[in-house]
Order: sequence, then structure tokens, then C-alpha cells
Amino acid sequence: MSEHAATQPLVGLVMGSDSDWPVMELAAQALEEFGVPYEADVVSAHRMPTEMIAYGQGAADRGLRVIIAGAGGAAHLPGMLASVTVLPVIGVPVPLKHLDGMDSLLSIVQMPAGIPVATVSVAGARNAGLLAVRMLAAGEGELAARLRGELATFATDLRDQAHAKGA
Ligand code: RP5
Repeated sequence: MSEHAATQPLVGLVMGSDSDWPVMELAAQALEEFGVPYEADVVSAHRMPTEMIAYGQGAADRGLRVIIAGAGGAAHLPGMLASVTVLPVIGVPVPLKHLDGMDSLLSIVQMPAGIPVATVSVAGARNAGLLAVRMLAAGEGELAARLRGELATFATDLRDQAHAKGA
């Protein structure tokens, strides 16, 4: 599943296990729609803590500009990465068999002041990808213009759906 684009990745898409990929690939798809280069890797906070810290510490110097981190259960990966990098970290709570993802959500969202993680909804990996695009587009003309185009299309689609329902 690890894929490294030919060009410099701007987004680090990491997860605690390859079992998280069915959720996290929605973030990858969103990045691909906007042509944003990314890398995808398993970096478990609990099973490979040394590598996880090294990943976070080296991310900015390697040219990454946003990290999307997904994990399930005792989901410490996004917060731990945020504690060792200046990059914005977007956390994706991955739902597991028990507790409907509430455990993942609460593990990620309730960060102490000073260590920010932007948490999306349970299994909200598509929004994580789109939020990363927005972060990259801030101050970036071409990407911002494309994003405005997508938003206009989205709004038109919603209006069409409302009309079709007779609203
Ligand atoms: C978490 O444990 C991972 O992020 C994953 O959501 C969960 C289960 O991992 P596996 O046992 O499927 O590898 O750390």
C-alpha cells in the first residue's frame, strides 16, 4: 500500500495498521483528484514508536506540508505526531469492531492545549484529504482557483438535488 509519488510528496498519509487502509484510501482519492502528491505508510504509535517519532521529526525537513494520520481504538498516532512536528496534523478516527469508532474519536480529538490536531469525523478520511488540499491551497493561486471551481460545482449539484426533490 505504501506508495511514493514520483514528485515530492506534500502530504504524509499515515496510519496505524494496513487494516486502516479501506478507510484511509478515501483521503488518498481526494488528494489524487486535486493532483496533490502524497506518500502513504503504516507508522504505528504502539508497534513501532521509534519509527513513528522519527517520521514526525523528519516530516517537515523532507518537504511534507501536511500530515494526515488515521488510527483506530487507542488512536494515539495523530497526537503523537503532532507533538514532534510543526506541520498541521489532521486526525482520522478509524472505526473498529467495537464501540463504533467512539474510542478512536475521543482518543484523537481530546488533545491538550498547545498540541493541535484537526480531527475529522469517524471514518471521515475524504474530508481529511479535502482539508489537506485547502491547507495547501491557502496562498497558492492555482490550487485555490481549482478548489473554488470544485466548490461552485458542489453547490450547483446540491441545488439541482434540492430542485429534483421539489424543495
Ligand atoms: C490501531 O489498531 C490501528 O490503527 C488499527 O486501527 C487498529 C487495529 O490494527 P490491526 O490489529 O488490524 O493491525 O493501532
